[in-house]
Amino acid sequence: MSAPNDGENSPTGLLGQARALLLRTMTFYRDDPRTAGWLRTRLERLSEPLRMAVTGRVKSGKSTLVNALVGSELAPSDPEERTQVNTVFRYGTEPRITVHTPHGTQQTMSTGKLDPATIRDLQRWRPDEVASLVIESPSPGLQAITLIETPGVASTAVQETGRSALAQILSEADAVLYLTRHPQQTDIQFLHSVHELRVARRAPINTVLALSRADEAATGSDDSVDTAERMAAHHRRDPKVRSFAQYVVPVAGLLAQAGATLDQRRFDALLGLAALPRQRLEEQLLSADRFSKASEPEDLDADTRQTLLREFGLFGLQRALALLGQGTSDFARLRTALLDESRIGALQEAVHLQFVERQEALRARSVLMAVDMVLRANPRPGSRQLQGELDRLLSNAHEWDELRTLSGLWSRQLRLPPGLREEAERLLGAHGPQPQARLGVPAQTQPRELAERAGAVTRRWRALASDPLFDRAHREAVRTVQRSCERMLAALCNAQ
Ligand SMILES: Nc1nc2c(ncn2[C@@H]2O[C@H](COP(=O)(O)OP(=O)(O)OP(=O)(O)O)[C@@H](O)[C@H]2O)c(=O)[nH]1
Ligand SMILES: [Mg+2]
Repeated sequence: MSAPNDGENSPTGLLGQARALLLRTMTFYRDDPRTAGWLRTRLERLSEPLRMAVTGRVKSGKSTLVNALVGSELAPSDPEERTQVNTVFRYGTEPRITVHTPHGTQQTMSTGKLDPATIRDLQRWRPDEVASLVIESPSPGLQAITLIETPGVASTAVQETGRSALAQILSEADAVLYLTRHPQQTDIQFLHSVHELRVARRAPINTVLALSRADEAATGSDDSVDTAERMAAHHRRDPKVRSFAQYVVPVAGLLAQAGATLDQRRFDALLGLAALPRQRLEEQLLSADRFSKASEPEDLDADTRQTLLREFGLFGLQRALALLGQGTSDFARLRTALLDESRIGALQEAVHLQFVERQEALRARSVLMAVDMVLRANPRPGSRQLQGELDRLLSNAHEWDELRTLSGLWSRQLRLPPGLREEAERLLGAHGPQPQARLGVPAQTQPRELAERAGAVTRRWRALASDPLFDRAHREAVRTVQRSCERMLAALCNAQ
């Protein structure tokens, strides 16, 4: 007899139950093709990669970061012009662009090569002509996750922009990567408004905050990215931020994009610059203006010089040339060093840990949110039963409590003594949802032994839950671990 797999992909886990409720809601509204069709799209999304919105402040570097994550330059970025159109970047075996109009029609174009100029032209169409763009690309960076760049949240007219972007994010994304250089009132207001809906309030588990353009955090000095890391650590402990963002990471997106898209032509141009006498090179790098107007080395033409400046930024050029000067002499090593300095690896890890690995819980959230929206917008006689099922699922969604508690432990907002903390993380499913991973025993452990161990940890955590030394937040965390133990024990006993 094999031990049960607690939750993942199982019809009795949260996602399985959410899916079943979605199907019942679709059947209930089958005479309303628009609603049923909308719900069907949500159902189909369950077999597609997870959808992550890249959103945040205007000019916070969203397009640049999308390119860094995808590993090629697809999203047009610009110092002036804003991205106004919701643009979806998803995996496809052939490059393809689909234009969705506000009237519900769509037009697909196969294109030999995707380039930002074509995408930019489409993004410039009027909002009554283009509602959203879907860019399909064979980039491996899109295999596990689909990225959606939303229009930016402006600091002025925040209400208006916030509401429309909110609607986009809510209906289109399972997870949110929110970019801002420094979290301010505007960001907090916006993220709070995103969490106003009932399901979102119940499951604040889908947001990572990125302190973007990290190279500018200390007015472009060499240790800017470290300064941004210290700011991120500070925000990770801030309860206001923590109430909607599970994690905060700094990222220097332009540096990451430069590393991810470095090619031999750019590398050769950098080598030419690095060969200049040190003082003459340093003079060029004092400002963007000086760099643009410099004339050495002679074989570096003006166009390539401008491209380098645009694609690396002054900070990126300074870092790349310093790395070459310190002996990072080959292409692959420079690429790796630029990516390391940009902190994109830590951001990717956060996205992986918080979103990709927890996709079952996030997908359940999206499904229940969709059901909730439909039941609220189209109440009918008989829909109260569906509403009741939704309420029951929401109040029993233990998977979400586990994730909230895990984020609290990882961010150190919840502080359990070291031994207990590691055990709590394990029991909450940090190393996998199976009983063996939760109990920290070998995969081949026999069901009887698993049940005995589960019984022992359940008793221990039950006793801890009544420890008067814990404050309310910690007691709640301990109770969540206790419930995880009880559910595991019940599943093991049922399976015997
Ligand atoms: N120094 C620096 N500049 C950056 C960084 N990321 C983006 N930029 C620059 O900021 C400007 C805007 O970047 P985008 O990536 O277009 O920003 P965005 O958030 O997509 O902008 P909108 O969609 O128009 O709101 C461009 O000139 C980028 O080169 C970064 O990490 N560091
Ligand atoms: Mg943009």
